[in-house]
Amino acid sequence: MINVIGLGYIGLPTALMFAENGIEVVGTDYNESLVNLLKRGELTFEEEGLNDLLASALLKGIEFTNEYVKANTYIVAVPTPYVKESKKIDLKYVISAINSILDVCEKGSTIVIESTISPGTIDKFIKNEITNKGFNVGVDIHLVHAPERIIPGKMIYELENNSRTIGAEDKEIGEKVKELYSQFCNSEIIVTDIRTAEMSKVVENTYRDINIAFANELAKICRTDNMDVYEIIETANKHPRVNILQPGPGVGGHCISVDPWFLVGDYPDLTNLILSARKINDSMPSHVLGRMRDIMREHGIKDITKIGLYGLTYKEDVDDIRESPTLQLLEKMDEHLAYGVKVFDPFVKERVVEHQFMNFEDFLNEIEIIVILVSHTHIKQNMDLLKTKHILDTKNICSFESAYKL
Ligand code: SAJ
Repeated sequence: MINVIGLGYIGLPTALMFAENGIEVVGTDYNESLVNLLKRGELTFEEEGLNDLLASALLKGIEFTNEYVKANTYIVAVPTPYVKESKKIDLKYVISAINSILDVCEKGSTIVIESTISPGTIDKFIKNEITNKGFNVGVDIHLVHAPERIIPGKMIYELENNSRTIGAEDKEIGEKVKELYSQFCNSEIIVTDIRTAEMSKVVENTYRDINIAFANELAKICRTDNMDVYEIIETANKHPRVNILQPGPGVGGHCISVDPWFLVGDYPDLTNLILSARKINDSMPSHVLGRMRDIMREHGIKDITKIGLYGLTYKEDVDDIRESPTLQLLEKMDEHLAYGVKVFDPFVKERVVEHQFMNFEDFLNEIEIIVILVSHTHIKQNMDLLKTKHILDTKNICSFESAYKL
């Protein structure tokens, strides 16, 4: 039996996939209202195919609870933020989950950590927690790191089709966990040591952050001399060994904008490139702000309340707003501009910022400049409604000649 700890963006789909494939699963989360919703077959976030998967897993017997239960395998999928000042990983949720597992588990259990952790975390911190509780690591408790790799918007497809890494000290345990994941993962599953699994996960997200930072830096260079960064990237990418990502209003979400900091926090003298990339990506909301000012100046618009920000989520067609470029931009605006800019996002149904509109037409009626910050399918399908507006298109989705770009 598997006990999945943490029923958020990663833990829930993973638990459901195991249950769907005939494995006995109990999902545990400390959030009581979340547990009650899941029991009723309701979700707290949108993800394609997840509703049906939840309904099917419930029929197959998945259980949700606030309690930790006895199981042979525990899968930990709790958040791992970083401490703002030191940039080091904040392990409070992981440590608390491990301790609660140790309160109920039997000797011989395996704890699989799926949450992204900074390289060395298991060796330096998790093992101590376990030893301090009187368990012998490698004998009473087996530790495995199996970092998740799924992308919001395509989670179910990627759970089945992405390759996985399993880091284990004991190869035999690693093979057993591989066997478990191969119930639903149809791609290659590599078994390696824990440190390699920890490091390669952080490296994957850091690589993407650096690539996006390069695109963002190119966007700034191109802006100064009026070159088309999108055409330049597209042309360069025709080269068989070049693959530059797209510039944008910043990097959000709980992964790419967080994980590189683990390396900066642990290796401050060795992470010049990684730190620069973080800084470039974090500077993009200010760049957008500068572009907004350019447009206001050009059209003699002084009233900030005539500006509308489209999109609050960290990327297209998801409802997750964590660390989103729009929230970063609003934070910056407080310092520089009078407050009053309007905001709309079709995926965000609760009021999370001031002057947030719940109706798209009402939002459009109030504004003269629209800043497209997220390329939701919704805006692509409603582009015609923007014809009378000044458009700042930070995602390069608008084909109107008059649209301003990054
Ligand atoms: N972004 C750009 N330009 C691009 C691509 C993305 O500006 O060309 C921005 C997005 O708009 C968003 C941010 O970057 O604000 C991050 O989005 P993303 O789609 O790049 O990645 P995430 O955070 O949704 O998911 C990543 C994935 N990691 C990699 O692709 C290496 C996913 O596979 C991981 O499972 C996930 O992090 C995680 O949980 O670690």
